[in-house]
Amino acid sequence: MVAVTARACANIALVKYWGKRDAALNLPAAGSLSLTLAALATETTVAFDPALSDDTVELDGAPARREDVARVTRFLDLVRSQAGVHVRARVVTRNEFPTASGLASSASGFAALAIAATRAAGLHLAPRDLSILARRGSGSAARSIFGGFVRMHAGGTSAEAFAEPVASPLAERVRMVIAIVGGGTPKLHGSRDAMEHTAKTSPLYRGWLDQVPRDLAAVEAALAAGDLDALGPIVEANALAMHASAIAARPPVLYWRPATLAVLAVVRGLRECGIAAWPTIDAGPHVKVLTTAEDAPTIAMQLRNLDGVTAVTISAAGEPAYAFDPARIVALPGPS
Ligand code: 2P0
Repeated sequence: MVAVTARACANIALVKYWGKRDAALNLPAAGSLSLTLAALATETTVAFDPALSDDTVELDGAPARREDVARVTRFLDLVRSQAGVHVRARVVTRNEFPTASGLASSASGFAALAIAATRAAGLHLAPRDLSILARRGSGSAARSIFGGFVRMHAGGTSAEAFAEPVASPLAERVRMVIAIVGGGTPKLHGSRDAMEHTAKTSPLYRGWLDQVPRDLAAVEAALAAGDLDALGPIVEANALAMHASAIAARPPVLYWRPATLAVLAVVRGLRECGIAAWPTIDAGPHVKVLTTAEDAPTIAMQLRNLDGVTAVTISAAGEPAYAFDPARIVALPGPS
């Protein structure tokens, strides 16, 4: 049986996805817009094998948890039904992340899985169809099929809820400084349940949904103009608005730790000193700081010294996801 390996990068949303309008098809309640991150990659190999009685999943060198295997099987069932394949698969996946957890591994994970599984099953899907398929695994994975800046459409139907790249003169210049807070321990609230709970119980959720289209339009305009000073404040405000809606849920969903707030304060101080720096926060305590290639080392140096910040990584924009043959990669001869 043919084994196919694919590589995908995680992404950070500049305008967040927070809430669904259809859980079964995993349709988002609103659009979103992200930056794919070169520093956070996942490689996944898939082989369909008639000798297997169940799908097997190895994650970072160890058997995956039962619930993760079940989620992969549900996803592979979609691929099997599209391809007319009836055999089980062996899935081996590895995250090249700076720390163990708390970063967006479901985005890169399901993007890499969508490509490796479809190719291994004999399907050659166009990027848009891969994005629609990856969305079924995880909403943010639809965006990780593409590189650079990426917009996700809420769409009317499932076939319209896909991501696509957004060209911008900022793609080369921007960096994300990723500050890991709390050593990458597992997050308190899974984002899937937390967004559903927020949508159901937060009095601020309606306001969040009303704001997203305005933020998307402003971010698209800033990207088209290559205007980082216009982009940054919207990115910060959008992340804080998402968290405000979650914090107002009953009971509350609060991802922040003391070090999260310490990073926000340092970033604000740096900005007052003329450094380009705007923070964003996903469903966890970590902070990612939007900046430029020139200012990223200064920000990283400041954040490394903070209590509770356990690792800092600088990432450039990442490439689109792709499949490759690991056997064909040959080491170049080193200096003799
Ligand atoms: C985002 N997040 O736009 C937002 C911001 C977290 C905070 O997408 O249920 O793991 O698998 O579709 O993609 C995390 O949500 O959710 C996420 P599912 P996903 O990046």
